Amino acid sequence: MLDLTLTPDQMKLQERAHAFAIDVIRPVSRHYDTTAEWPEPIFRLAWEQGFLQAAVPKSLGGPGHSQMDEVVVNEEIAWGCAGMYTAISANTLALAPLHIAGSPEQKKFWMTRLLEAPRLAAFALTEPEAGSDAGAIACTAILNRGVYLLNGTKCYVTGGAYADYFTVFAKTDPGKGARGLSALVVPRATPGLRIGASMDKMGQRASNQVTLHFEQAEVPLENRLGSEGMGFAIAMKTLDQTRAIVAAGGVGLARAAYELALEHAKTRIQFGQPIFSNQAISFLLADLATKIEASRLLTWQAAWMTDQGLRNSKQSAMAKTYATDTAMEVTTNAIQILGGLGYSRECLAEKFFRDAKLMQIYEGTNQIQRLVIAKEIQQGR
Ligand code: COS
Repeated sequence: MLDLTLTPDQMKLQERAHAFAIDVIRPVSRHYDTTAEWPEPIFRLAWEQGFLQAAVPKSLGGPGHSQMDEVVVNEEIAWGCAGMYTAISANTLALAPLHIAGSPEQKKFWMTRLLEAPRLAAFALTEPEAGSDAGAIACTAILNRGVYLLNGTKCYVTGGAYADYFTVFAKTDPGKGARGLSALVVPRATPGLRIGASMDKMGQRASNQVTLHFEQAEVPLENRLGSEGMGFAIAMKTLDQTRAIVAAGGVGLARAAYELALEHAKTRIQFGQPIFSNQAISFLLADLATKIEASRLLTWQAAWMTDQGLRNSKQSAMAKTYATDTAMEVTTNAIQILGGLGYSRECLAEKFFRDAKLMQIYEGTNQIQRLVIAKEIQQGR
């Protein structure tokens, strides 16, 4: 039975994450947005709190966050700064293929590296010609005497400039389409791997995205996750899990913008009364509050299903779409309610608006999510 009551431990985690967002993230979020510097000191503190390595299981000495823990924490981090949220949660995305298909030895070797220091892992699926159509990957990994020779290009790799290793999807059998993909763990120091310049972005500027170029990069056979040809299924299962975390990011960001707009509506006096007294404003805020709550419920449902081991392709796609479309709607309307102040860099509303846009694009555009939902309902799931 679906039970979305937070446990006492989850409530404490939520409080700790919110305090982190208020005390550590918010005071510097504008600085990192303006400069697009890499917020290394913040990540060290996030690591000390166990947020950066959250996906490392307890059995390996990590925090072992469940999916519910993750959505609770990430809503708060995204409330603080969506760019930092993306950079921090990218570790959970990169570790998901290891959780899904790694052997006990692979899990131990790669995951415990994140416990030793504030290290990052990065997920490399997208290519210049394979974004929404993930099965069209052109990167090849051809086995030659126990070593894969990896060639090709990956783009928009979050955290890539700083990552210790990458979970990379490549064609090990180019004749087999999506069924010819495999997942490999590629250490940063691999000869033949060149990391491109960081992308200059409109929003979420505290996170980092780069292009990776592989030229005859040698990856040992033992770095393959699961069997050959399982790569596409591993990638899809990963995204089923992590889209709920993106949804949580959307909820946190939407909440941040909503709180700003509500406060303004209650205190801004025009025509002798707070602008909240106008139903044009109060009904708008009522609708936004409703959509934020609905987004959270969809998010928690999708996360709960992952924790129960249930297939949640439909529910996580619904949560991701609804919550991130809501984040865009709330951040847009927050600027409208704040008026000229909302458009000014004096106020965080314009940052929230720029940050929200990326959430409708990454981890599968919201158009692709609707495709996933449509396929699932067509099949009666
Ligand atoms: N879990 C397990 N297996 C899955 C799966 C899932 N959630 N979704 C698909 N598969 C399997 C299918 O069962 C099918 O297996 P068989 O070949 O054995 O029949 C195979 O994968 C291919 O599935 P499908 O035919 O649905 O693939 P499509 O190429 O039509 O595309 C979409 C599927 C569009 C859903 C996929 O390409 C996608 O998610 N694209 C977006 C990628 C994305 O999110 N990129 C962002 C990267 S993260 S920054």
